[in-house]
Amino acid sequence: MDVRRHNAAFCAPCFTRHCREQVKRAIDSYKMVAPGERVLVAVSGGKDSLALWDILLELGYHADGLYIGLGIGDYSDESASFTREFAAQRSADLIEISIPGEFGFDIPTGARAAKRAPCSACGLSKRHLFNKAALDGGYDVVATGHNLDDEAAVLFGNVLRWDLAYLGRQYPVLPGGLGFARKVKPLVRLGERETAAYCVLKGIDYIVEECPMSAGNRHLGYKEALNAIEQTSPGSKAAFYFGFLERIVPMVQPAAEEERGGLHPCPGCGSPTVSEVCAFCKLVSRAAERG
Ligand code: Q46
Ligand code: ZN
Repeated sequence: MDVRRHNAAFCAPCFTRHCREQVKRAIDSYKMVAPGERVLVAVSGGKDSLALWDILLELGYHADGLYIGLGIGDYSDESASFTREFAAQRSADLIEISIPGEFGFDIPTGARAAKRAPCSACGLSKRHLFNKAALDGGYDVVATGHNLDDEAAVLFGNVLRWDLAYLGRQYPVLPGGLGFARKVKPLVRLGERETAAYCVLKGIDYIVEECPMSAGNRHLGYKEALNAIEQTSPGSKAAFYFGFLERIVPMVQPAAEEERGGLHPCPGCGSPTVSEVCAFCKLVSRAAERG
């Protein structure tokens, strides 16, 4: 397995060790998880989140999984099966929350009712439910499977719009407190080609199909643009993202902290929000109005 940005090639055992080391390095350098803390891993059934869960377990963390059923047809059914199979094989604890089962709507319907893009309705629901499940379950930290390609693409989008509040929040660890569990992204040092290869080498079955709602998602366009640059200039993606973390984050973090100052508990669910009612409660009530 060659990793061009490191100018290195690995045999199978060295490659899986390399992946674990990159995760350990990210956890240590950004102080993501302290020894003995309980981690809730947000799992989707895809390569990144299952690789992350596997690596955290291998590194000896107390890591349980949380799967959220989105009600996106066959895609949701299959991704749930891969997640359950992974948990069963490792006797790992898996918490499941079904949005249709518990809140009475699926993501495509809810998004239409709230006049939001499906990924916007989906993203806010997942953020809300991950946070709530972590706080309710007494977890110290929520870990998500965002990898270097994801983070570089999000950064690219935020830079194109010079969105300072988003840029200020785009750090691989977001602190807990004020109604939030700490959030961490331990895969930021691995690209998606590497997480896919890790799963293949470890015999982890994952859902290969993309979510059908992702078609036309602008992040896919940003990823393609960055891949074209990476192709001719290996290492550009990592230089772009890690240069941002080192040099720009200290300048833009105050914009994100300012927003945190305006938070108050949502009257519907108690989650922190800057609006009168939180975005998830709004989505639930709009979906209910549509019946
Ligand atoms: S699951 Fe949800 Fe993704 Fe599907 S609806 Fe969009 S955000 S594409 S990670
Ligand atoms: Zn609410």
